Amino acid sequence: MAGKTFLSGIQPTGRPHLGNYFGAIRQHIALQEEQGERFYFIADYHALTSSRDPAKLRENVRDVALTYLALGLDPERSALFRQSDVPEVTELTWMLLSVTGMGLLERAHSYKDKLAHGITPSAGLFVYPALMAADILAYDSTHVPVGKDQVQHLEMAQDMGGSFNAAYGQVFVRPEAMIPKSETLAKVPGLDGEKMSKSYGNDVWIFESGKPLKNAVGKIKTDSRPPEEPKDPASVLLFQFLELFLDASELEQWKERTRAGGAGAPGYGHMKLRLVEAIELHFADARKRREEYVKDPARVDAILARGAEIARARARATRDRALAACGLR
Ligand code: AQP
Repeated sequence: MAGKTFLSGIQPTGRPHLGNYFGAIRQHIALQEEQGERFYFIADYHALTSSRDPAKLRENVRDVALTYLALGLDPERSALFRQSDVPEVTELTWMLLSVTGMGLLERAHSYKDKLAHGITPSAGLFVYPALMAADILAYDSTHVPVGKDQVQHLEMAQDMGGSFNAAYGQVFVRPEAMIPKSETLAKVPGLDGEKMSKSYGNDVWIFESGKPLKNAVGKIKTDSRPPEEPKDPASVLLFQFLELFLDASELEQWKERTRAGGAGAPGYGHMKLRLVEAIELHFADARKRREEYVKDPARVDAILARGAEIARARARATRDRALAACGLR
């Protein structure tokens, strides 16, 4: 249990988007350079709370795997696996739910946001934080790199693990969240300026390209102020996107021209063209790698199977420890 253990997951609820990339996946890949163990999973049990289409779910699971591999996940340094290949997490979920007060779950912002967006909740959606806590605690995770939207869930995992430990002795390791320092990375906006989210229809797929990419970028919300009007860059949503892709000096030039206004100021159309170009370039190599993996599904299957084997051995040990501690063995 010594050393760092990094863990994170992505739900296969649609194609991974720029928010997933900048808020999470990019950190997951970068952490391969650090000492420690890494567990990255495709949260397919979680996706069941919203999915009703088995073929689509299978396709989305594959898509998340392809995304990680295309973006540089190295199976030698990171275990990549499907959550449902580790059924021990559902046993741990039950043990954690049994020491969790209803009030804790009722306070979950993400649950309340989903209700506010008109989503009809299942009981699964309500207890989602307990499954997430089990995912984290199963691998003795010490560090959980996630976007800002997951901070509260992480705190709930700490609470649940703490309650179990308080009742039965030291079983679970306390995990800490790792959140990107920049506000834009921690909460990438969607096309409408709200948090980019698969379920809000305001997202841009990481590997979007050509005309569909132009169309997507074209939908980024702008206002009717003319280009000549001097503007505070903070009032222009497009800048939050440009910040993700342009280097600091180029970004500053665009900002300066926008602040100054007049004949030299860029219009929103011009900024959108630059953004499309920058996105195309940023993911060009990853797009090619993705195509290679698409052509070799057996290789992807083998990577997932190996990842599951490593993850399951760890989760089984934690499950056994928890069962023994609470008197079920
Ligand atoms: N907009 C975002 N900005 C920064 N980070 C984000 N993440 C998600 N959206 C943003 C981070 O991506 C990781 C995986 O998220 P997820 O797909 O498991 O669940 P989510 O956070 O609920 O993402 P979505 O797109 O909003 O999914 P749906 O719509 O299905 O609920 C997490 O680390 C998350 O923080």
